Order: sequence, then C-alpha cells, then structure tokens
Amino acid sequence: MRAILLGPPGAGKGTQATRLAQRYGVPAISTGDIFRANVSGDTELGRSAQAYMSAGALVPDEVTNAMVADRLSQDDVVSGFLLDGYPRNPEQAVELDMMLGGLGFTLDAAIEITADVDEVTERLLRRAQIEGRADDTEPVIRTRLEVYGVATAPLTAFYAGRGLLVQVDGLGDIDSVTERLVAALDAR
Ligand code: B4P
Repeated sequence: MRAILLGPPGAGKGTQATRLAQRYGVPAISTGDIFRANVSGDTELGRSAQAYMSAGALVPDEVTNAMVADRLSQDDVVSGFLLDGYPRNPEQAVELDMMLGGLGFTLDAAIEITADVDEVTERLLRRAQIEGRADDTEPVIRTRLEVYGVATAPLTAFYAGRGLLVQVDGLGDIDSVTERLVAALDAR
C-alpha cells in the first residue's frame, strides 16, 4: 500500500496511521511526529520548525519537502508507506508527485478522515490535558483549523479528480473508525 492520510487536526490521522501501518505492514510516516522528535532533540530542523508549529502554521514547504524526500529515500518504503500529514497544501502535493515519479512509485489511495469542528476541537483540548502539546491550546487549534480549510482541504478535490479519494467518517470510537478504514481500503 502507498497511501496518504488527509483530514483536519484531531480527526484521528496519527491514531489511525499507526493501526493501519501495522495491519498493512508498511511504515507510517508522520511529518508532525518527525518535526516533534526534532524539536525534542533540539536539532537544526527542530529549531527551524518549532515557531511555526507552536503558532499552528505550516512549516515552510522547502523544509518539509526536503525532510519527506529524505524519508522516502530510505529502504523500508520500498514495499509501501502511509504518509500521515503530508501533503498539506497543493504545492506539497505536486512535490510529492515528483518525488514518487523519481522513485518509480504511484499512489494507491488518498484517505480522508472526516470530522466536524466541534468534535476535533474537543478531542484536541482533551489531549492538551493529557499531553500538554504546545499547539493544542484553543487559539492555536482555531488557527490550525483555518490553515486546514485554506491550504489542505482543496486536496480532497485534487485527489478525487484522480480517482484516489477514499473518505471515511472519523466520528465514533477509535476501533469503529479503524474498522471503517480497513473495510474501505480492502474494498478498493
Ligand atoms: P500533526 O502532528 O500532523 O497534527 P494534527 O493534524 O493535529 O493531527 P494529529 O495526528 O496529531 O492528531 P489526531 O488527529 O491523530 O501536525 C502538527 C504540526 O506539524 C502542524 O500544525 C504543522 O505545524 C506541522 N506539520 C506537520 N505536517 C506538515 C506538513 N506536511 N507541512 C507543513 N507543516 C507540517 O488525534 C488527535 C486526538 O484525538 C488524539 O488525542 C487522539 O487520541 C484523539 N482521537 C483520535 N481518534 C479519536 C476518536 N475516534 N474518538 C475520540 N478521540 C480520538
């Protein structure tokens, strides 16, 4: 499987990516997780990403694209991958096409997990109490949702036009969402 996971912040991308990766035996590649690991490790990449992340903005494309290109050049993606949180705007989508073309890969599916604003806001505020992530405060969540609407939501039509879009309802408990995702993917 070579797929990307789309959906608003809090829809369950990270949660479901881990489960789907295990089920289909491919690595889950989360740009958010890679950035956070670099912030924790105080690397140059982490220092350049931190301010954008804590403000709820996208990290600049040149930084993100280079990071993904590097990750996709590693051996473990040869048999497939699940990209969680990338691409996040049309420019990244075009860049991803070029990367995959260069590697001789094609995308099998663009999976969108849908969830409404009230539900995702509630989930992220709940996570804030547990994990204390800097970008899970109410004003930053609002910014992340705005950025999603402007920059990322247009990708739904982009991938639908190519016949790659698989939309799955992200409401309900985590197991039910996984079951819906697996059913939709296996039906393809
Ligand atoms: P991400 O790490 O991708 O954060 P996210 O969109 O908020 O989703 P996340 O995966 O964390 O949450 P999930 O929905 O799984 O990005 C963070 C930042 O990194 C971005 O704002 C940006 O600055 C930067 N970044 C990342 N990728 C980038 C890119 N390509 N370009 C530029 N910048 C980039 O889960 C949320 C919560 O909901 C969890 O607590 C979970 O337990 C809970 N949950 C999940 N499913 C549930 C369910 N069914 N019911 C109840 N709760 C549920």
